[in-house]
Amino acid sequence: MLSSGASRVMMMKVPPELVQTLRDSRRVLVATHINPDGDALGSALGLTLALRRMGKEVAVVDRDPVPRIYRFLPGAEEVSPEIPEGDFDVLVLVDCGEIERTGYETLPGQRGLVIDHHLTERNFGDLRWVLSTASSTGEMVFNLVKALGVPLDRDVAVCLYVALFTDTGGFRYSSSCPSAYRAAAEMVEAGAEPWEVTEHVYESHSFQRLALLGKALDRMVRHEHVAIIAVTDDMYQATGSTSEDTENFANMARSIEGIEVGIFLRQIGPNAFKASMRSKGRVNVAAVAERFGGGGHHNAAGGILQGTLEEVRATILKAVEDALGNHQSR
Ligand SMILES: [Mn+2]
Repeated sequence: MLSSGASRVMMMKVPPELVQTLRDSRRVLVATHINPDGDALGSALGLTLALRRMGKEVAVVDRDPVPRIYRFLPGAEEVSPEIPEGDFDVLVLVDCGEIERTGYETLPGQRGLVIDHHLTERNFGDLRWVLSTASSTGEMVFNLVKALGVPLDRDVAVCLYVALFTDTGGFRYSSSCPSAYRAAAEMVEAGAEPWEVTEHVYESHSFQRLALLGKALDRMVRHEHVAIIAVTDDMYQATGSTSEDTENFANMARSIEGIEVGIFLRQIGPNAFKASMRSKGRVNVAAVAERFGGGGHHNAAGGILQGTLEEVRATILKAVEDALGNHQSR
């Protein structure tokens, strides 16, 4: 999350019922959202490993495979799309607050717990711990692990460090609050190696990714304060790349001087594009995304648009320029 931290109060008090419910449980299912990112996987695996140190039987599921750059995470090989047989005392959703986001229709568990920093409309769960001001779900799980009395070992520390590190954009976003650095300090003390994590996460791109980026940048479009990068099916084919190679392309569009909103359009069908928008702060791109049925945060949001690339580009540009105009006229 990249939102403004002006009113952030970081008193991260872990709900005692959450701690007690996990202590009392025997069999736990941990799940997170589709297209899992570093925070989703790091939080899910960090919690899984910590609960196992307490003697719990824990399974971790995700409908989508673990992206290549996160396969070094301790326990990553255990993340499976298959829901294990039998019942679970507790189902814990991490980094998402509703079953729909997991991609499953239903997941087993006598009690449903949520640990998340996204605000959602649907209120799944018997016990929800949702802190929209938290830097990451990883920082929340870090505090939970401490409250559970589990000593932070190297494997848990690496998982939670990846969660915190990736969700703060490598400690660049304003969500990098003092408590995030304090938590990171303890993780590094426990054995998380910053460069090892950086190398896996940010310095291990495929060759195809850069070839694809080259093609996309070649056709980048700029309209005053908006830059648009697009990837089409023929670009994937020409470079042998996949959608997994497009991570952070939207941030690159935003990274240009004078650009307020960077947009990345990724073709997902003959006449359909997934749009990712990144704002430097003046424009609330979550509100823009809502205009075409999407959503997200103030500075990072997206959704799906139907049409040719030219049509989609015109639609989203108009929506962002309206938002920029609204801002300027205020
Ligand atoms: Mn997150």
